[in-house]
Amino acid sequence: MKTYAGIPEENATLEFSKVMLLTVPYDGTSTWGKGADKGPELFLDASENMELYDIETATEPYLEGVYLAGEVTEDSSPEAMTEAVYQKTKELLKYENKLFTLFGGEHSVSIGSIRAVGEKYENLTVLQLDAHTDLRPEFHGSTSNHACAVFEANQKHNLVQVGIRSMDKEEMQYVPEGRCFWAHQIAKKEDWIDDVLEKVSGNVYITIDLDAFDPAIAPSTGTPEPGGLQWYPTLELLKRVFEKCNVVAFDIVELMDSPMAKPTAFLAAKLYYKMLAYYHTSKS
Ligand SMILES: [Mn+2]
Repeated sequence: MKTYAGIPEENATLEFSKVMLLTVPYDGTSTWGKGADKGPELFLDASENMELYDIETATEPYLEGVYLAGEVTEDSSPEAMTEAVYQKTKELLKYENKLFTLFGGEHSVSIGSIRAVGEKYENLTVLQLDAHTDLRPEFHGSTSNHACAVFEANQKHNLVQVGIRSMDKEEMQYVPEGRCFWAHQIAKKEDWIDDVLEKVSGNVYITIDLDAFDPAIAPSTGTPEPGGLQWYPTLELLKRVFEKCNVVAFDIVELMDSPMAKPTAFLAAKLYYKMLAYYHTSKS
């Protein structure tokens, strides 16, 4: 039996695990760099080569279990993929007291999972770390395009955006007022994490587009934008969100295959595991 990060089988069963991991190797609508369909495979491979002790929290998050909840392979259309992710997420959310996590795939995979999580939890904040606003109502004839990843979330929930540094002028009308933290402002402001935390509360879904990070540390994404988030401040933000709020789900997307994919794959693996460490620590 293949397990997450090669952890023991007894830590990887549905019954035992406090974390469920769904993978969606979808790359149907990306416009520039292709290869996000290889994201889950690269992430799982990197995870197997990672130390399972977390120094910062002095914990071994895998002891709480991680269940591989399968993958969604529907790719006949962006809408069909979104519906399939929605149905699968809904099915998994029936298991109480388990953290739902998803690894993509391009960012459109989040539309269906946010929809399902939003139906289950009231007062949902969607915290988006991303270089791009992803607020187009539709793009290339589809509302399930990666450029539309959080349009619906913004209509229904409390959307908070962090690290944004690229958008179309038309999207400005949709940017959540006072809840978009631009990368150029983050770069200059020392206490930006406090500002973000003021806007995040209650039940939280965290969606992380890896292009939120600076391409110097995460180069293998579809559209690497200069001036991105750094590693430690991002972890600090996430740690404090887990401490303050009830994080009910998170996803990580846009890991792209390329000859230089390894450092980004490892960053994604480590990021995922750090988030598990913060989650379990916040619950104990
Ligand atoms: Mn995105």
